Amino acid sequence: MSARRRVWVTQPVFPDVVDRLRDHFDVAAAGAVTAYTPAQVADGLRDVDGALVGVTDRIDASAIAGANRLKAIANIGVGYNNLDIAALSAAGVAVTNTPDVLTETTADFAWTLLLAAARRVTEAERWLRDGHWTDWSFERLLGRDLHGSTLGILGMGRIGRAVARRALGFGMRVLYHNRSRLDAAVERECSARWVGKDELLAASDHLVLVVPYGPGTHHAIGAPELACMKSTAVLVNIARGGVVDDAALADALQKGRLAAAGLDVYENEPAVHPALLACRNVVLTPHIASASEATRRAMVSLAVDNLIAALGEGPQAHRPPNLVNADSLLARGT
Ligand code: 8YV
Repeated sequence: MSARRRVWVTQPVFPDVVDRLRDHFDVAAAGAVTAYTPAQVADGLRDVDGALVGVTDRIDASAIAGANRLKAIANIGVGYNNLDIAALSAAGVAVTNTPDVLTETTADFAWTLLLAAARRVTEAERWLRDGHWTDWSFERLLGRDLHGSTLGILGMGRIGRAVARRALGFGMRVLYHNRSRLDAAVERECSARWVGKDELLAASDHLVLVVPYGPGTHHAIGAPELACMKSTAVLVNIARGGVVDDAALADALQKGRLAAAGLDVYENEPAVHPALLACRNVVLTPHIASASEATRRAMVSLAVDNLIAALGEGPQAHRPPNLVNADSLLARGT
């Protein structure tokens, strides 16, 4: 009888969902949230057939150099810039992600940040809690309207489109920029109009970033782009750290060249740029855009399905629903 295959679950995530892996594999599951060193990742991957990983776990060529059994990595996240896809493909390691299940929750959160930043919610709460509310002033804590304004969206994938659909209720005009223009029918459904990036920056009263991170989107919003935006504008980043130049953003916020920002992701998270921490006109959250109970469970469940299938088990054996790198199967000769 052949030995059972082994999988590593790098972070503690919904044990009752992860338990489904035990029907097929021996599971080594982390007992505590861990920020792994590269050497620890390499160790963890050395003797396993698959791994269920989070977006904070970085896996590159050196991490898999000794991982001779490794066949599949299931990422719990739609973004997978934590993984070196080229290296994993070349090694015949299938990679999967978790799209769709987080789209609506993440779009909800873009609006949470947008509303909070535009209407200065966290700043107002801090002021109240600090005991400053001893009198009443008509001009205190004035914010920016969303209704009737222009919403810009950079990146019009599934989440961008879900953000756009919500703008209808606020009576907003929606502009978007994306590498490729959407079909006319989809544009109509989202009531969104494609514009060039320069026009997007100049015309948006509120700009939401939803582009994946990669070499092409590194510092997509830096000092030059911020200089093109309205000084009354609000910027929201729910995409990835590195899409925004955090130092340049903090500078613009401090100097009043941008009204406010709402950020869920940062260049060096979990560290946040000290200049951002010092800005009163920015709402900061710790990468929680997909963090509703139902969605986080659904993400783990989908990642578990993906891993089971990628390792050739279950009803979708060898057909993982969310395979990112089909070329890995060629490298493996499957
Ligand atoms: C994270 C995300 O997965 O899906 C993504 O790409 O960034 C998030 O949903 C989640 O926040 C866990 O870190």
